[in-house]
Amino acid sequence: MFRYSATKRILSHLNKEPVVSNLGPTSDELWHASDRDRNFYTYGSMGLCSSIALGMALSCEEKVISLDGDGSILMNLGTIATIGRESPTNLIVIVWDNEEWAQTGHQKSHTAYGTDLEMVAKANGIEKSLTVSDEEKLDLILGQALSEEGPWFIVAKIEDEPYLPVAPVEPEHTLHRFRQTFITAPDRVG
Ligand SMILES: Cc1ncc(C[n+]2csc(CCOP(=O)(O)OP(=O)(O)O)c2C)c(N)n1
Ligand SMILES: [Mg+2]
Repeated sequence: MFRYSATKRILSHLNKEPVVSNLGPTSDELWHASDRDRNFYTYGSMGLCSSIALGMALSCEEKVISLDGDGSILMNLGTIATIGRESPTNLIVIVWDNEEWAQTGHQKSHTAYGTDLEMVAKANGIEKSLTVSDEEKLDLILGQALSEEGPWFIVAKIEDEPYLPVAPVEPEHTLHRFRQTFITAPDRVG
């Protein structure tokens, strides 16, 4: 499976749901697929994509989608434990797993040596954890994840493909733009 094509497929399922994206090419590809007000690009914040999405999910009633990366979530595995403990029913984590820290030189990550992120998530209480290797299966599971309670943890195995141009994102602008669209559920404040 290729991430850019799969990203476009994911967006075709969405209406206005917030999407938080991992730094680098994952955010670039999300921007190229569709630069939405409700995209939250985490350029510069390695390891924090799913933590930010978790915070959002706990503050609103919409489905929140995290597009994370294997290398980044490996740097902050604690976020999986916290997602398991808090168990927000509206959170969908998709980990693009290319088994490498691709953008810094294709160094092999732990998932190339046997670390199974699906099992890590299950061991932390996220029952709806699974691994998919093709776009059709991802499509099917995402449809289910958007209509059924989560949290969901979907490891999506991907292959390398040429990078798209870096997206012309100005983080302060996209943060402000995103905030203007974000309505915190009244009973979740405080
Ligand atoms: C705290 C910190 N350490 C290291 C880096 C350098 N860095 C940026 S992206 C990246 C790899 C991210 O890997 P992954 O999440 O798997 O995404 P991929 O590159 O495979 O798309 C690294 C090591 C950084 N930006 N911040
Ligand atoms: Mg990676």
